Parts: sequence; C-alpha cells; structure tokens
Amino acid sequence: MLKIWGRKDGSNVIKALWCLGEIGIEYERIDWGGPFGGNDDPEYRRKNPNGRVPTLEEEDGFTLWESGAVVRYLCTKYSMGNLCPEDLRERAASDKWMDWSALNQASFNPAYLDHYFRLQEAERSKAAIEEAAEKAKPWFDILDAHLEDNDYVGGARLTMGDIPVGSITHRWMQWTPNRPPHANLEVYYEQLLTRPAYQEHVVEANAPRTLQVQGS
Ligand SMILES: N[C@@H](CCC(=O)N[C@@H](CS)C(=O)NCC(=O)O)C(=O)O
Repeated sequence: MLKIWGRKDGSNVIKALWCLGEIGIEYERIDWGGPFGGNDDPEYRRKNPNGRVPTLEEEDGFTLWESGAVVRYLCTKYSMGNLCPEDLRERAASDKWMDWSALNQASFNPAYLDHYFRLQEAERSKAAIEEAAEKAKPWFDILDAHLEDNDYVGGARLTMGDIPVGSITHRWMQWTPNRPPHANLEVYYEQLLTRPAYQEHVVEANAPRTLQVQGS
C-alpha cells in the first residue's frame, strides 16, 4: 500500500493528505517529523535526504519528496482528466499556482508558526505576525483578483493547483489578525469548506493550533 511519511499537521504533509483524500485511494500514514522525530534516521534519509516530511513511498520502493511533486505525481497517476487536467494548457494554468503557492506560503507561514507556537512565549511577537501578514497580503490580493473570474485557481472546478493554494488559504483565513477583506477569496474558502476531504485533512489537522490562535 502507498505510504505517506509525515505528521498530519505539517503544512506540506497536509497537501499530500488532502490530495489523497480527494482522490479517494487507500494509503498508510506514518507519524514522522515534528514531535515524532525520525528526520535523521539513516533509513529515512535514504528515502528523503532532506530529512523533511512528507515523503511518499510505494510498495516497490519508489520514493518521492517535495510536497508539490507528490501532489503532481498523485494527480497525474490517479486523477488524470480530473484533478490533473488532460489538456496541456489547462494543466499548466493549474500547475503554476502550485509553485506560486510555495512562495506565498514562505511569506507568512514560517513567521506565523514561530510567533504563535514555536518560540518561547517571551520571544513571541504580535508585530512579527502582523509584519508577515503585510508581506503575504499582496499574494492574496493576486489570488483574490484571479478568483473574480474563476471559481477555482484552474477555472471552473477543483484541480491540483488548488491543493497547495487551498491548504495555505486556511491558515491565512484563520490565523491572520485583522485580516484584510478579500471577497472572492472568502467565497473560494467557503466552497473548500464544503469538501469532506478538506474538512478532514486541512481544517481538522489544523484545529488544535487554530483553537490556540483564537484563544490567544
Ligand atoms: N519543500 C518541502 C518542505 C518540507 C518541509 O519543510 N516540511 C516540514 C513540515 S511541513 C518539515 O519537515 N519540518 C520538520 C519536521 O516536521 O520535523 C516540501 O514542500 O515538501
């Protein structure tokens, strides 16, 4: 059976898991990384020399790291014509949002994680969170403008580009203080929230931290 190595609340692991949830195939997930450790285990490093999560492993020993590559692989293998558009240009129009999303994510997610959870309380800074939100805002302005004429990043339906974009959108919507208005993004997010796989792998996986943010 296909395996995913990675703790279920890692932003990059979430992408692989939501993708698998949308596709609907069986897999095994192994808690790895974060509090579970194992990143430096030599056998794990042979599967993923970066020691990060997620890592995909297939029964014949094929392994794959980098969450974007994992999502592309899964969609191409199991969801051609659906999550992976068959038409090359349609596919590219969705695919580009995956790379875009990695840069958007980098603009705020590490600072949010550090200053909400990872640093000692005395070192946490609301100003650092606000500064990260300011950096991310132009990215979400671009997404919001695109969603004016598109229900999803690739057009009228959910495709692979939505997986990383939608994953990180949840943290932006839930964890951003005084979030600026983005009317189209709100509608997009509401649509994502209706999907059972999004609820399970994005909303529920983030829930303990989201509660902490909202209680802070
Ligand atoms: N570019 C990589 C980044 C992987 C990454 O940094 N993953 C984080 C979790 S989301 C990680 O492994 N952190 C260390 C850990 O969880 O132990 C990807 O997209 O897969």
